[in-house]
Amino acid sequence: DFDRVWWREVIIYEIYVQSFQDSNNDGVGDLQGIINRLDYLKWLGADMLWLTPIYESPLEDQGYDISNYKKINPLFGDMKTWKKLCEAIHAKGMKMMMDMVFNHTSSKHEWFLESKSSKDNPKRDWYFWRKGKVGKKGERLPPNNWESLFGGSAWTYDSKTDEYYLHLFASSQPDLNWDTPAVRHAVFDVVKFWADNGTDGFRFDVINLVSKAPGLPDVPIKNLDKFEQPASEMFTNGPNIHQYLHEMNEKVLGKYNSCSVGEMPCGVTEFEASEYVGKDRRELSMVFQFHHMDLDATGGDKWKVRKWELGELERVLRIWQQHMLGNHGWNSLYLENHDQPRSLSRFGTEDPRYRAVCAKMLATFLLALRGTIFLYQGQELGIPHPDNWKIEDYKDVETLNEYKRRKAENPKKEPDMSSVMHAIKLKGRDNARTPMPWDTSPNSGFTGAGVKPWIKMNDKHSDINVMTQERDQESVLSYFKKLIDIRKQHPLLFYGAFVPIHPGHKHIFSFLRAQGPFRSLIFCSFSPKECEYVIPGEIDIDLAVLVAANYHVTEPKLEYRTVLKPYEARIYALR
Ligand code: TEU
Repeated sequence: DFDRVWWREVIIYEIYVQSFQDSNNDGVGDLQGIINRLDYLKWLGADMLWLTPIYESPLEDQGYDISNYKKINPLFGDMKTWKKLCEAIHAKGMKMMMDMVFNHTSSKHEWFLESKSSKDNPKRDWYFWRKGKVGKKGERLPPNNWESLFGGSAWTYDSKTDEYYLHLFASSQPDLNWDTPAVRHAVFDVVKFWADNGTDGFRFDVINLVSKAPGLPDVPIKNLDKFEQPASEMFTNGPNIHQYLHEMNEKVLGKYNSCSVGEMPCGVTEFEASEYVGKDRRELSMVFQFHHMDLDATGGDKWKVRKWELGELERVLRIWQQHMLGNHGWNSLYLENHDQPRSLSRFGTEDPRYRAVCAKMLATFLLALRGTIFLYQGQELGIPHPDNWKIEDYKDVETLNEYKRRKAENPKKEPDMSSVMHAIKLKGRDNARTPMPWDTSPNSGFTGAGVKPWIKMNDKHSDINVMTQERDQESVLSYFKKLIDIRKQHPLLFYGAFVPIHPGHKHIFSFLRAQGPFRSLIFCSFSPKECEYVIPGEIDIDLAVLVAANYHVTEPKLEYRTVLKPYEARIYALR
């Protein structure tokens, strides 16, 4: 029931540019570095490369704070090198996806500097400026009680005009006011610029947050201990969001054979997602939903880590697999990105006995689902989190804000920071931002020996690098490459329906993919112990042929009862 569309059949590989490949020995990855590694990406089977933001930026949020949308940050290269990269990607039959951050700019952007300069500046209403309130004791308070997604108030006071500006993220990331038509015009012009230069796809950062509740009212108080309150309902899927995205599609996106994916945190549901990507909506192609990423957070607080069960993960994916079809849209599939912990450490195990099989199991599970696959650099190597980092080793503004907040909670005595450090080790974004390990040389081939990388390496595992794994037929990398190839040879894995088997099972995630007379059976054990898997009798396994497995399968024939080894995964073609 699907129209064949190119972007539904691609493997999209996310490159975190500053940590991918340094070509000029300054310790920071760059565009020339990507050019140097294109053969590898092609070999692996990547069809489209998503580059995290490379524009001019003070890098206070690693490039998600842009100060000029049409200039490349000299740390990463220049426009000439970008064009060379874009041409080289196309010459290899691959496509280019650029990251567009339009909920906010950097506070160093020309637009904001103008907006800030006076109350009657023509760009004043390009951002949200409001008078503060006066508290009971005469103290100055922000215009409302919204909490920033990076902690603290979402407002920062500016003495020049005695007003506050809104920032849903860091104070160096003031929110653009999309209700001002000139802002939308400027934003669409940026998209057009990159599309005209050859970009084939766009990722829109936190795009479901750009329409705010009219009047910016206080959010009902949920937490009596503090002034600022979680306020996502005041800016998630706001009243004009669909009008704005439809407008972007009419004016720009729809004119190109491009694809788009909207990043949508704050709990966008499958029904809301359909409103963004439904067949006749003409807004976006895909949504990044967060339900599976939120499973290990307590009450939406990522730092309050909670234990989850496989049944919960299965339920989330089942709902999205079954909802996003036909007119309702199409899934994006991911287990990792530059904001998330490594999937091995989060959904699997760091136990060295099972690290490789477990990474392969997670690969099987992801690559057998229906949707467009997004891989994140290093995922194909099965990288676990770095160990024993001190707070000084972390660079991420979100992590550092949380650390400071917890430290300030109890200013009188030296606070015990061990629980914060534990949460950071499990959930901090830098866990996935360490430099890509290419080989066994010092600094793993990411940058020259003797150069200090911008962020610490995660290089204590001698077998976790591209060179070693490329040569090893049994490696996680070789398995990923093989599975990507299998997916491309079996259109069933693109479009076939998802049929759950044993929904809610404690240890095994299993399902069928079905299209016309064709069926595949997939089962993945998330257990560190052996466990029994029983195939329901109504599934005909008589002609089952093994397609992929993360262990050597010795049984000549698939039986209805099988004992699975720890983290075992297999794919069978049933007919
Ligand atoms: O992320 C938005 C977002 O939802 C994250 O901030 C998420 O809540 C957090 O990372 C969970 O730890 C996007 C970008 O991907 C991220 O890198 C930026 O920091 C953020 O927007 C602001 O632009």
